[in-house]
Amino acid sequence: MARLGSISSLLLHHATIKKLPRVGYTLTTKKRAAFACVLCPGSERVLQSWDKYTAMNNPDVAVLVGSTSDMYVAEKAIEILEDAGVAYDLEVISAHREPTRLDEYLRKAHAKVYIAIAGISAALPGIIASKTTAPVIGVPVSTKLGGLDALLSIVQMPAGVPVASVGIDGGKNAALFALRILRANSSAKE
Ligand code: C2R
Repeated sequence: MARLGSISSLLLHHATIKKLPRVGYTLTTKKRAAFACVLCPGSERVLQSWDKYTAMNNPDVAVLVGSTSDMYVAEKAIEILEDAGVAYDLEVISAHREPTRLDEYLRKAHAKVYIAIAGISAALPGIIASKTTAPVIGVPVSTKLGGLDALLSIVQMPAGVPVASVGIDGGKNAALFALRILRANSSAKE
C-alpha cells in the first residue's frame, strides 16, 4: 500500500513538474524529478524556491534566446543538455530590446559556456562575447532571409570579440559543441 502511495505521488509530481515552465531553470528535468520525489508532498513550492535560488547561479551552460519565437531552436539544444545531465539555464533575453536586463543577467550568470540563439540582426551572441570571457556559441535562426542575415551577423565579428557559430537553426550542434568545451575544460583541470 505504502509503495502504491509513493508510486502514485511520484506520477502526480512528475506531471506537476512537467507543467512547470522550463525557462530559467538550472536543474535538469531528471534531477528535478528525483528531487521532487524525495520531498513530496508539497515539493512544488520548495522546487520553486530552489529555482529562484539556483537560476542564474553558475550553470554549466546558459542558453539565451532573442525571442520566444526562437524557442524551437532552443529545444534542440536543451534536449542534448538534458540527456547529458548538464546544469543549464534557459532565458529569453534580447540584447536589442532589453540591454539592461542582459547586463544584469551576465553580471550574475557566470556560465562556463553561452549558447546565444537569435534571428535577423543577431546581436545577442556578439554582445554576450563583449561582456564575458567565456566561450560563446552563436546559433543563427531562420527568421528572415533563410537565416543568412543572422548567420552573417554572428560570424562577422570584429577582431578581439570572438563568437563561434554553428549552422542555421543548429541548436543540436551548439549543445554538442558546448559539451565538448566542458569536457576539454574538465580534462585540462585533471
Ligand atoms: P520576434 O519574433 O520577437 O519579433 O523576434 C529574435 O532572435 C527573433 O529571431 C524576431 C527575431 O528577432 C530576433 N532578435 C534578435 C535580438 N533580439 C531579438 N536578434 C538581439 O538582441 O540580437
